[in-house]
Amino acid sequence: MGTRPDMSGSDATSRIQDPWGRRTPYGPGEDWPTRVDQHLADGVTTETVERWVRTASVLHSNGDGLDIAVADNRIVGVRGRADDRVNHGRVDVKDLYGWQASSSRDRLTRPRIRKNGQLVECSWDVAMDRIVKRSRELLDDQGPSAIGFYTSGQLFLEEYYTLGVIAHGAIGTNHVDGNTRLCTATAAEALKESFASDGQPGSYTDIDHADVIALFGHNIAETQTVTWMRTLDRLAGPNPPQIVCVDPRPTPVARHATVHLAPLPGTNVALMNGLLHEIIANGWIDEDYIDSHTVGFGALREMVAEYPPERAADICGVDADEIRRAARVLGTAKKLVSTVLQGFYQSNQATAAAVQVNNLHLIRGMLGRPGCGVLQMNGQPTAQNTRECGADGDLAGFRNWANEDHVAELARLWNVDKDKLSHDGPPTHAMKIFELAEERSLRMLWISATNPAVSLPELSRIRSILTQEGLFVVAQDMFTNETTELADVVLPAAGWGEKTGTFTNADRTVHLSEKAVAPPGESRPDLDIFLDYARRMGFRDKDGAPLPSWTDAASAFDAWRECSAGRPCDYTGLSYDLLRERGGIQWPCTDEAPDGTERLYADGEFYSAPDYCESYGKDIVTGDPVKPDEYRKLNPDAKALIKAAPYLPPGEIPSDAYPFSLITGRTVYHFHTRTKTARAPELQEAAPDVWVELSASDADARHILDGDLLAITSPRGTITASARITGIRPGVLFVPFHYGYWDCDANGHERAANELTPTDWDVASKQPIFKTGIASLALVRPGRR
Ligand SMILES: Nc1nc2c(c(=O)[nH]1)N[C@H]1C(S)=C(S)[C@@H](COP(=O)(O)OP(=O)(O)OC[C@H]3O[C@@H](n4cnc5c(=O)[nH]c(N)nc54)[C@H](O)[C@@H]3O)O[C@H]1N2
Ligand SMILES: Nc1nc2c(c(=O)[nH]1)N[C@H]1C(S)=C(S)[C@@H](COP(=O)(O)OP(=O)(O)OC[C@H]3O[C@@H](n4cnc5c(=O)[nH]c(N)nc54)[C@H](O)[C@@H]3O)O[C@H]1N2
Ligand SMILES: [Mo]
Repeated sequence: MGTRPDMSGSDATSRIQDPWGRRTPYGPGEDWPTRVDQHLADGVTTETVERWVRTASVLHSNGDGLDIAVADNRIVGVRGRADDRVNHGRVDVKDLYGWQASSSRDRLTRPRIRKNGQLVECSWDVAMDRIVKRSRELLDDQGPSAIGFYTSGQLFLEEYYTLGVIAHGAIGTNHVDGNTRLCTATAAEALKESFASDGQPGSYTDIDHADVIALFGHNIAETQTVTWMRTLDRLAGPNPPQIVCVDPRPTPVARHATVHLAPLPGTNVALMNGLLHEIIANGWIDEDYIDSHTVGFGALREMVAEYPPERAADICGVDADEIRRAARVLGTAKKLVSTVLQGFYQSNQATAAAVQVNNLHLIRGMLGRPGCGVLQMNGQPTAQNTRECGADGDLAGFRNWANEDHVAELARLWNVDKDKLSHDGPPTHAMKIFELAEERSLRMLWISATNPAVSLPELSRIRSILTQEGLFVVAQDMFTNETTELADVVLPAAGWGEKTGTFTNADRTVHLSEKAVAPPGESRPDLDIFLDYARRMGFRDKDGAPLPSWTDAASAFDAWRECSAGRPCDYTGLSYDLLRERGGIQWPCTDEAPDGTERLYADGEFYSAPDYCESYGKDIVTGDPVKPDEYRKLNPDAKALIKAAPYLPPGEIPSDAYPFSLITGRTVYHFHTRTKTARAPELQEAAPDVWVELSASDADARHILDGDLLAITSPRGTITASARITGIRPGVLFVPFHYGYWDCDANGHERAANELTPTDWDVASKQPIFKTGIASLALVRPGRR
């Protein structure tokens, strides 16, 4: 493997214009060739880099192995790791430039507290004492239910586990969730519905073998660019795979697709039912696999019998023959890889739609073999860990909150009273946590590494909750942002490259990320902040020992290994040393599987035994939980579960007042609310301000030209954005959600997509529906013509 950096990857203008870089074609079953990308600060060369420090990417969930370049105790660049199983040296365009944010001069470097309405700098003692005092008052006055934690998919495993133990074990509140609720709650739920446990079945290496790759509501070309490079390299090689793309927009994925289905937003279940109808009607199914390894096929067959392609086509606004063509490609694939992301997870009937993709693989027997895998994708770099560690509305180690033995096991591990672990219902989901704050029963909210004042739906409501009297808000971040501005206490956090920890990507690959430089000013790793809080609160276990018992990242990792033992996400075979020696390793990694596990469910065995499973599942139409004894009857032999659902129309449907369907999402150049990417000049220049995509026919009908400034209005609010006329399907508007207000110029306008989105969520996963709204359009002023 050549480790010489590929200069095409380090040339700023070329990678902004072509985010995917040079092709390295390969054929089915071959090894994906290496291509090492690197970008260093001006004036820095490979010779002047003092050291390279091991890490992985944190601006998406792909988990690309990277080295951070350090000189003069500053981060001065990044290079892809040639030997990493995920990226074989490649680096995403955001990662090539995004590291510059770390040394930006406007980092938060001291804590702040609100005094007479203003945030003023203070010492750590003053800030932490204020938090401890308020926590004690609330615990005395109301008890644990007054306190909630809203965390992230961007901290490290060690940090989530610590937070989970503090919240569930030491305080005993059930109000703990992450922004993973906005991100991968549906991925987790779809896996729990089909396999009774979270855990990604597939592996990225399945791309190397597949003859069909299907992307369901996933603009992978812009959101997991390195895995798209892998796909492009297959497309450029011998015997390329066919691509099926399901997305209302003409994304770069759609441009490479054999079949592009562009359904009306919110109609995914109808489309999936139409596809499954055709596949079953043509007998493209594996009856042996269905008989031996699944329950529930009969109900699916009956359900989809009602969705012949014509009916599905009618609901989705696509051509029936195109549905047939896509069904043939999927149904006759010999090795099928499917990925699913926000076009399903944040749309109408999210869980029901994502489950149908699992069904496609189950009825075709396409799981657990090279080239046959489902990737219910993650989005954020560490979202998987929020889920594993129980910082997101699950219990640590994929334990089942509805199984008394699992709860008792956790209590034993943490040496606390079982009654302390509040588990009358599932841990409270994020949207509910904000509702409890609105109703004033939740009175302290500790927000870490997320910016809800831009990323949650219906922002006017979120702002009013965060500023309402009686809610004490702590915000812990690297930068000031729209949320820290509203907080009572702001804690300055160290970020990636400034602390050590592990994290796990979308295909279960665990990476170690090591501290490369000291954090700026008085900012501290999130782990230290959480542990400091625990010590100041005097949290103790049953024997009076400090809780949590650990003191740093390495000891937190050891505690987590113990917690994960015997569970699906078993880390017992992993150590920092092993991760240093080998790079990324996929869990489960145990004595029996010391090299990790490439694919789950290879032998058609699932984690779904009633006594073992993480979840008994839900009714995917109503969201009602399945009772333990019902589950035991339904699935006594630990098989996979096939679940069917009828199409139900979205909550909001375009009308005369709001004639458009509104969807929101991403561009390749920015990460979320841009606290990092807007501080990288190359990325910020590539996409400096918000826009709205609309079709040529909709633009013509309203005499709108490219670049005109438009007002977009929904029942929640109005934003202005410049027009971008694209091949998006008529009747649909797309607005990127990246643009909040912190860096708006003086005459800054209302521009955050979430001013428009509704307070609504999926019945099963509780993930907010950011992708099935309604809107109207008006010309504000013509652009430069
Ligand atoms: N560049 C970049 N990459 C990122 C991120 C980022 O902010 N920027 N964020 C990371 C994170 S946290 C996440 S979760 C992922 C998200 O990654 P993706 O899910 O790929 O990104 P989105 O743009 O949110 O949505 C994907 C597509 O869904 C389509 N869509 C909208 N509504 C519907 C619908 O009803 N049906 C169907 N079939 N499709 C629909 C949109 O047109 C859009 O192209 O990206 C990760 N990677
Ligand atoms: N309309 C619409 N809304 C959406 C979406 C959509 O597609 N459409 N997508 C949703 C999805 S999938 C997601 S994931 C969310 C993302 O939404 P957010 O999580 O709100 O977005 P980020 O900008 O990533 O916010 C992360 C914050 O953590 C800080 N941070 C980074 N690293 C660290 C660290 O190590 N420690 C600490 N303490 N802070 C750190 C960053 O500075 C930043 O302020 O948005 C959701 N909202
Ligand atoms: Mo996400």
